[in-house]
Amino acid sequence: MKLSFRWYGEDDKITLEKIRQIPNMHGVVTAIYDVPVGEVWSEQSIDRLKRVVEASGLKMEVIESVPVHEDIKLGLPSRDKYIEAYKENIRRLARAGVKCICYNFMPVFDWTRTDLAHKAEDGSTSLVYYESELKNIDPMKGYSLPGWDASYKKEDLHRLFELYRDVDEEKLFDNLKYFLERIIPVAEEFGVMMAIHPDDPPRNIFGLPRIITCEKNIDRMLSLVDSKNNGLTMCIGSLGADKKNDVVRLVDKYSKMGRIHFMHIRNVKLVEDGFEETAHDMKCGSLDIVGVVKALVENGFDGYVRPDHGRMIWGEQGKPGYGLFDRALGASYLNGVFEAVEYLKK
Ligand SMILES: [Mn+2]
Repeated sequence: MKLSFRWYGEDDKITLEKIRQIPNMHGVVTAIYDVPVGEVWSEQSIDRLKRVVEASGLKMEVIESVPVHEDIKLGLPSRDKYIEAYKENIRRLARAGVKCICYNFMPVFDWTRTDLAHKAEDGSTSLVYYESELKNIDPMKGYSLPGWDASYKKEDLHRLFELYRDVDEEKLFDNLKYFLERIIPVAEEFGVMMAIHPDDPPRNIFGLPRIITCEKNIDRMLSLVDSKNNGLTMCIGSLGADKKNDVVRLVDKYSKMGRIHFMHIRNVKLVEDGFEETAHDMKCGSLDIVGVVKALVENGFDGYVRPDHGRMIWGEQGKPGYGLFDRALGASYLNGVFEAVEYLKK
């Protein structure tokens, strides 16, 4: 496995020098953040980013994310021009040495939580999701959850919710198929692995459809275009938030098929009303982290792995889920689990 770490570019206060000192670190997972969704990234900014990353001794082989424009998810006539731009981004990133692109197909909202700084008994804080708190929230009434994309103005949100009225899960699958049929041939030609991120949490929210939620739907997604380049970011914290998803079995199945290109490994503690993000360590949450790593090692997984959201510990302030300390502990824990499982396999 190739260990990586998410880095938010040159404005990230967690520097490449710090990331580089985490043991066994292969590279960063990053993106161009100052271009509006749907536009082509300039070759200049891609090259600059690559130079900066490589100067620190790290690689830039994974992009998270190249976001998908809402018109593509909605299947509007304007989608074709956004798909053309997406294809061009794949080509440009491939020329800069990128091997894997993570993206998601969640309508309007990306990940959703009800609290970004829930205090645990040990004084650390983390992201949590409680169903009971979500059901009182109506985004149309101007309520915004912490962490939501602030770039949506209230009018845009109204327009989008109107448009999504006609898009159910079937329609969203059709629109994903249309998108994949056009971008996967480019990914094949340029040697890039496309890796869809599961929906987080894996259920419909506010009446908006979500489809990358469970085994049946992932099977369907992979069969829309049957190509190795049409693969997965297997985020076990996202899928594992639904107890019906057996993450060890899913990781085993899809890594055997060669369809996992990128692993997000983190833990969640399932509670009656939702879930709480915890330290990565298996004993801290509900997920069988060792089982997941064992499946990857047994199937000869050679893709990218990164720790995912961390808690805020030791007084660190920063982007919720993306501090240095707990993610570095997560990376170190994952190194240990991989090392032990690989050692015992010999
Ligand atoms: Mn993830």
